[in-house]
This record gives sequence, C-alpha cells and structure tokens, in this order.
Amino acid sequence: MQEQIAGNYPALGQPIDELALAEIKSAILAKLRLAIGKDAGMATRRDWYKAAALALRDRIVHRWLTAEKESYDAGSKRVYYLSLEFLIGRLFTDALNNMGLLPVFEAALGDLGVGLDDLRKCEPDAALGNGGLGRLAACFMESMATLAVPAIGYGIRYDFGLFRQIISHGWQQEYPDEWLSFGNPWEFQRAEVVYHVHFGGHVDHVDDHGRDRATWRPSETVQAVAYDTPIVGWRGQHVNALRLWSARAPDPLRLDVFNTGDYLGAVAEEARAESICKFLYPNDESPAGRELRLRQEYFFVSASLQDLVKRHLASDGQLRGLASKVAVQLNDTHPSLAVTELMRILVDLHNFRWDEAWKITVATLSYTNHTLLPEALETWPVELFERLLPRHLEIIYRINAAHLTLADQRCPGDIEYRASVSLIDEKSGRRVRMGQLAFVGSHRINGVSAMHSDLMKATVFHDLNHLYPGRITNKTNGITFRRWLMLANPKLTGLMREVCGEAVLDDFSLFERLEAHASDNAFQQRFREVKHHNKLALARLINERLSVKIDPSALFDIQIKRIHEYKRQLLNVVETIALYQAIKDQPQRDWVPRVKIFAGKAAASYRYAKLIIKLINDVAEVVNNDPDVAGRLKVVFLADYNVSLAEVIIPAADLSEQISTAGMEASGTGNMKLALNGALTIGTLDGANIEIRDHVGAENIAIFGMEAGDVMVRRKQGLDATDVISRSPRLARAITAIESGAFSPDDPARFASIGHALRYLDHYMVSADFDSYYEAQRGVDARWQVVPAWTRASILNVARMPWFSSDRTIREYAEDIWNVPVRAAAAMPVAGQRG
Ligand code: GPQ
Repeated sequence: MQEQIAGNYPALGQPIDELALAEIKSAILAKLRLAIGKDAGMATRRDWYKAAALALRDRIVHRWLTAEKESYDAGSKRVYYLSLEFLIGRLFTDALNNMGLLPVFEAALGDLGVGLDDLRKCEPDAALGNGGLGRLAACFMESMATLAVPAIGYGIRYDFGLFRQIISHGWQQEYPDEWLSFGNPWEFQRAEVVYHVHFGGHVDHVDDHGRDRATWRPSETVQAVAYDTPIVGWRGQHVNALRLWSARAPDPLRLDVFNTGDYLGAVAEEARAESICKFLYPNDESPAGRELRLRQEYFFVSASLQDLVKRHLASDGQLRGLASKVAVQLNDTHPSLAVTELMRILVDLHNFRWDEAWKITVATLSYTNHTLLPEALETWPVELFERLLPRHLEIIYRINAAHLTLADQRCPGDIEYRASVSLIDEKSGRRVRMGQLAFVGSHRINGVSAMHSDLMKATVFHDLNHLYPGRITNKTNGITFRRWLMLANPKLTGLMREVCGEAVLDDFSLFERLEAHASDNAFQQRFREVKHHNKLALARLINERLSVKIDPSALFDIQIKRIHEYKRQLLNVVETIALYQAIKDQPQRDWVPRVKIFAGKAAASYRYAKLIIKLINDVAEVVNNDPDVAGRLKVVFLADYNVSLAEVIIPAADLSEQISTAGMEASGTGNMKLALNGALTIGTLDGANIEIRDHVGAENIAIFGMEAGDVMVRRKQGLDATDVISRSPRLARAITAIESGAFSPDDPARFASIGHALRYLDHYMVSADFDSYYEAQRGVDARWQVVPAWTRASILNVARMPWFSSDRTIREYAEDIWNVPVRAAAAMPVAGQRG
C-alpha cells in the first residue's frame, strides 16, 4: 500500500517523507547534469524548471506505460477526442498536483535553493486554442484521465499558438506566440509514427459490382509526425496521451533544384507542408474560411484516423467491429471530414460495402456543437473541396443522395425542407455544410448546456432533428476542479479540506458540508480572509503590470473572456460610464468602491471588437485619473489573457460578469470557474447560467435582462433602440459621452460607430438591456454592503457547484454517447479523513 502514497495527495499537515525528499532531490540534480548538461552552480531558473519537469515526467511515464498496457491487454474501448484546439496552459503544477508530488517537489527544490513558484512561471502557456472550446478540450482530457477512460486527444502541434496580445495606446496588437522556442519537456516526438496525408489530384473509378469503390490519385503528399504529451489524472492512477501532429514534406530539400542555384525553390515544398501546422487560426466563433484551414482540418483528421485504424487492426484484425472498440468525438465541425475520411478508408481501402461502412461510421462518430450562430457554422466552397479533396466531395454527394431520399420520404415535395437539410448549400454559391455533414454522420449530436441543446432542436438543427429524431442530446459543460480550485486557489482548498474533510478532494459532493457553516461568523471570517489574500495577489499583479493601484477591499467586478459583441463587454463599459457619471453627480453618496477588471483577446480581424478594447482603455484612462471618483471606481484592462492569468484573476473575483445576449452563449465555462471560487454571478438567462442559477439558488445570483424568446421577438420588430434610449436618460447620457469624445478627446469621432450601433443597430440588445443591467448592478451594490449576507451567498455558490465538475460531464458522455465504463468515484483511493 505504501507504493500508493506517491499517488496520494498528502493530508493537511502530514510531514514530508525524508526518503522521498532525498530521492526527488537527486532525481532533479541528475536531470540537470545529464539531460540539461549543467551544474547546479551554472543553472538558470529555466534549466531548473526543465530538470524538475523531466524528473516529474519520468514518474508519469511509468504510470503511462502501465495504463497503456492494461487497456491494451483488456481490449478496452477507447475514446478519441478530435479537436483543432487544446488550450492547456501550464502543465508543471497540474501534473505535480495530480501525482501527489507537489509538497515533496516544493521541499526538494527549496533545499536546492530554488522556489517552485519561480520555476512554475518559466513554463510558457500552451495556448493551442482560442477560448472556451479549446479549454473545454483540456479539461476533458484531465477528467478522462482521472476517470480512467482510455482516451487519446488528437490535434495539431502548432508552432505558434494563440497570438500574444499587447496593448499599445489602448489598442490591441498581435505578436507571435513562440511557445516552443525553449523546447517542450512534456512531449515525446514519435519519429516512427508518421502518416502520409494527401491532397488534390483526381479520382479513378473501378467498376466493382456497384460497390462505389474508387482510387484517389492525389497530387500532393504531406507527412504527419506524432508528438505525445502525457496527461495524468487525479492521484496519478491513469495517464492518457495527447497526440499532436506536426507537418513536414516527404523531401525536406529538393537537391536537384538546389543544385541549379534556386535555394528558395529547393525548400518550397517543405515550407508549403510546414505551413499546415505553423499557427492556430485566431478565430473564435467565426469560420476561418481559408484554404489553409481546410488543409489543417483534413491533415489532422486523416492522420488521426489512420492512427486509430492501425491501432484497431493491430489488436482486432478487422474493422467490422470498429464501433465497439472505438468512439470518436468531433469537437465542433472542425473535424467533420472524419465522416468522409472514415467512409473512404472503409470503402476504398478496406472493401466494405457502402451501407455497411455507413453503419460503422455513424456508430463510431459523435459530434459536439458549440454555437447556434448560423454564420459561425463552417461551410466550404464546393470548388475548393473539389480541388483539394476530390474523392471526399464524391463521398459527400453519395451520402447526400441517400440522405435527401430520406428527406423526400419524410416530407414529400417539400423543396424548402430538402434545401435546409442538404449537405450542400445551393444559395450562396455551392458550399459544403460541415455542421450538416457532422450531424448526418454521427449517432449522437450534443449541445453544451440544457438551453443550448433545446435551442439546437428548435433552430439550427430543427429539420435534421425531425429527420433523425433522438440523436440530439445535452451534455452540459464542466470544468476540472483540480486546476480551477485546487491549483488556482490553494487557500480555499485548504479551508475546504478542513471543513469538509480530506475526502472532499475525491468526492466533490462533500462540498455540501460547507452549507452548515455558511452563516457561521468565524467561518465567514476565514472565508473572507482567503478571498482577501487572493485579491491582494491580483492587486499586486495589476500594480506591477499597469501601475494602477487598486484597493483590495473594493468589489472586484470581473469580465474575462474573448471579446465578442454577443458577450457584451460593451454593456459593461456603458454601465461603467453611467456609474462614473452618477458618482460625479453625487460624490458624497456612500458608493460601493468597485474595480472593473476586463481581460480578453479579440480576433485579429474583428475590427469592432478591437474598437471595444480601445473604448475600455480610453474609459479607464479618464476614470482612473479623475480625482472626483478616486477610491470609488477604477477600470483595468489586463493584456494577454490566457489560462495562467485566469488562474490569478478567478480566485480574486467578487462578481462574475456573464452578460451575453440571451440565446447566444452556448454554455460558458468561465461562469462555472468564477462561481466555484466564490464569485456571485450577474448574468442573463443564457447558456449554463440557467443551470448555475438552478444549483446555487435564485437568491444567490443576480439575473437580469431579456430572455432568449424576448430577444427573438424584439429582433423581429427591428434593431432601432431609439425607444429605449428615449426612456432612459442615464443611457442617453452615457451614449452621448461616448459620441462626443469625452473619452477620446484626441479623436472625438473614434467611437462614432459604437454610438451609431447603440442607437440604431442594437442587434445584441445592449441598449435594450441597459436599464435592467444597471438596476441589477445597484442591487449588487446593496448586497455587498451587508457583509455577512454577501459572504453567505458566496459560500453557498462554492458549496453548490460540484455538479459542474467536468468529471460529471465526462461520465455522461461515457454512458450516453461513448458506451465506455468509467472509474466510479468510490473506487478512488481516498486519503484518511479528517474532521
Ligand atoms: N466556443 Cl463555436 C468557443 O470557444 N469557440 C468557438 O468557436 C465556438 C464556441 C465556446 C462557446 O462560445 C461557449 O459558450 C462554450 O462554453 C464553449 O465553446 C465550450 O463549449
């Protein structure tokens, strides 16, 4: 049993084992010398970080190989999570924590004269994703490992992740994210795992007794090389791989061309191949629409399917039973080509009859939808498809033929119905619809919150749902508590371990034990001390980065997420302006001191979102330098929002802004992270906010604004907001200030387009929801002033969040979609309980 200790999180106050300490110290020193080639005397902090990471990796690899062998021997069904985005952040303390090795590494490094926290900061964030969708994939990988679901995450190893954001004179500027420039200690290059991925050319048909077989004669080949990163689950019991593909040309150098003196031409093929994994498209909920993006999508789908088919054949010998051993989850439409690629593999390469191949494909694949915005669903011009993937286009036509026959049977003569379900959009030039393709080729299609899944049935997939009833299911998103509570908020975790018992680390239902203490004065005091500690840390960071001093006892009002019109940072700014004006009008009133904190990136091509960032910064400039509001209002925009910055901001939040236009945020997951850390939510009835309200109780959340149905009705009436502005002098005054250059004296017309939208093009209901939002904010002020009641609500938010663990989400996917067993919560090794 002692061996298990390594996988245990040492109980509070448990002394560190001297033997283990000595072992880790010598392991780190050995890595420093033998893997880094340095002496302790010469080592930089980064050298120490790498040495420690490698020493840790060794310990993970042992578990990894064991887990791998166990699932192979057992012939277990495997999950393959296909995602163009994995927003991982840092792995060092995440892996240490899950391995139960955080205290011993901290002590060992301390003895060696280096601080663990300093080393932690040497690791660059792996930002292979844009926002929620990519972070969800990272949380899922951790939960699948925790629940011992044999799984592989497949994606692309981008040379450059999401751009670095710099704010210069208030404007966003983008710089490349060179996350690999100092190497990556977590990954294993698998030089032997290489697949050929083809593009272009033409298709030859063989008359094969109507079997629909064809031979694709491609004109271009790219190689996909595997890089594996181990993802270790809680208590180190199970480890899965994240397998990312890197692209290269079969011939790195054309010597014949080189010898003619054309040095650039000699490496042109290599450059073209490598461009596939050069960078992450910085788009969020807007399709990239470029040929390179389609090449990325096919590249990773093809390599991943070749890999999983090869693995399956090695153990089962044939593909007939694929669906009983393999579940492929498509994260959004980006991997939709898996439908056609799997059909091609089965029919063209393995001689399956079309109908049987189709059954296997549908039984193997499932698809998660992350947005209702019709303009965000990917489509590709037929002509581009034909040029890049001629055989896949044929397969799409063949699938569509059968699919439309079914549609005609269901709704005979209904041309509109047929057009709406077709895989080809004939309206805007001929385009392939990737959402429809993923839907038709999957046995389950899930939305990511209850409301989103309902709206999927009612809107974007209404007609497809009619044709394939029962396929749509809901899987409300979740977040991994190991990262978003234990690591990000060790102080709160410590308090919970004391009050709920050590077992709370394994069984989140024990959070409910907090409820009994929610009104207890002494406990409240300690709970507030934890929050204050976290707020001090954030205040320090803000002062370091922006030279803005904020009061840690002020209400920290936080909006952190991608900058998007539907997420309505603008609503928050307009309310900030109105509040600023109100404070200036009556400086003597007992205003609640507030710090408005924003962070988030705008897609590089999204001009309006970038203008909103400029507005936030311009408002900050005026507000923060106005002595009339000093001590009452501050506005802060933190640049370069990423996972690591979120880990500092979230534990310090008092108020969580979840204010999207109702019906537009599929789920949200930041809302869950903030509530888990004790922030009260001010939000609309949108996405998972609704389920958060249901769990924490309507009295512990501030809901405002129009509901999704109201929004639809009002949009039908038009987008002009003159009516609401004429009824709200407060709103009118704030808009006028924006338009008159009150915040942009150097360029008074800078925000004219924003003023115009607020008045006449209020698609996102910023003006329409303003009064309701302003009132809700003043309600928050009133609550804040009653400290015990606020603290109680904050504690109850934490206590009632366990359902939002991604472990729960993964359990639901496993049962309802993948049909794989998961480790039961009770089967987790539990450390001795304290009371
Ligand atoms: N989401 Cl379509 C993204 O982060 N990027 C995207 O391209 C799309 C969706 C988000 C969505 O906006 C959030 O509401 C969800 O919580 C998140 O996906 C995960 O499902």
